[in-house]
Amino acid sequence: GVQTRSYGQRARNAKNPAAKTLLDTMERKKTNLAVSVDVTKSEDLLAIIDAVGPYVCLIKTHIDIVEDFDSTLIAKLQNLERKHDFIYFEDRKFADIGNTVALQYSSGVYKIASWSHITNAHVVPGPSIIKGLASIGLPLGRGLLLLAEMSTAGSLATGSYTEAAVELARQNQDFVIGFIAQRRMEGLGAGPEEASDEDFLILTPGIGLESQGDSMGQQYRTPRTAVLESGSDIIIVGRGIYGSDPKAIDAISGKARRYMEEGWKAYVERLV
Ligand code: 5FU
Repeated sequence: GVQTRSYGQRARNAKNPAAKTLLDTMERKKTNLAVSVDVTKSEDLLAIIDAVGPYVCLIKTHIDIVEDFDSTLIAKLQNLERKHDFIYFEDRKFADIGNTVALQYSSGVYKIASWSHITNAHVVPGPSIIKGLASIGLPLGRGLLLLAEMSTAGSLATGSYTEAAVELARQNQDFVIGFIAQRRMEGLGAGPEEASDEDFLILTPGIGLESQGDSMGQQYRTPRTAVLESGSDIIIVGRGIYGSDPKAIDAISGKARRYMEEGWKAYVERLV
């Protein structure tokens, strides 16, 4: 069933530092909104994050799409994190052998582990991908999400593949804090009556109030459907917030506030 414990209660039980910070932030700011800022100029990236910052618990990045990236961008992202009280999720979708993903996570141009509190991985390679990422992330207090499902039409991440992702998470609860999924999967501890102390976050992309999808397979559902009906903990919204004009900063703030209100209303309804 859907998760019926409050974010605050779950924060108190969380053992992973990134999960704990995220849940505490959600409770404190009263938001389950993550904004995915998929723009290619660092100036736009920073301006949008500054505009949506008051309304989010989490900012999701694809740092490798920024055309004018340089290492000073990271310090600027961290200034916004302090100003607005949220954390970062680099949506890297690692998918290689343990040794390679450890290098991709720690090194190269982006040094993801040094600034991103949360990242994610496909489970195609099996348990070794978690071992590789944990070797870098655990000492830094980072958290990992596993891709259990995707929002796209015709996704192959279904059925026994999704179940295998849940099993891998259960075996690595110190580092794996949850899933990218469209719903809270069957059998995940959910209510106060559950004896199990396992707790996984469900983060759901493919959220939009206006559009049904795009021309490349993306499919949208509403915050209410995701949080109330499907038991998602965090809604991830991208173009629904900045899509019509990435320069229209006031409109972007207004939309972020609206998604925050929709997401929180659905969560409050779920609690009772
Ligand atoms: F894992 C997934 C998924 O299943 N669907 C997604 O859409 C990730 N995403 C990401 O969420 C995708 O890479 C985008 O960064 C974001 C959705 O953006 P949108 O503009 O709200 O469609």
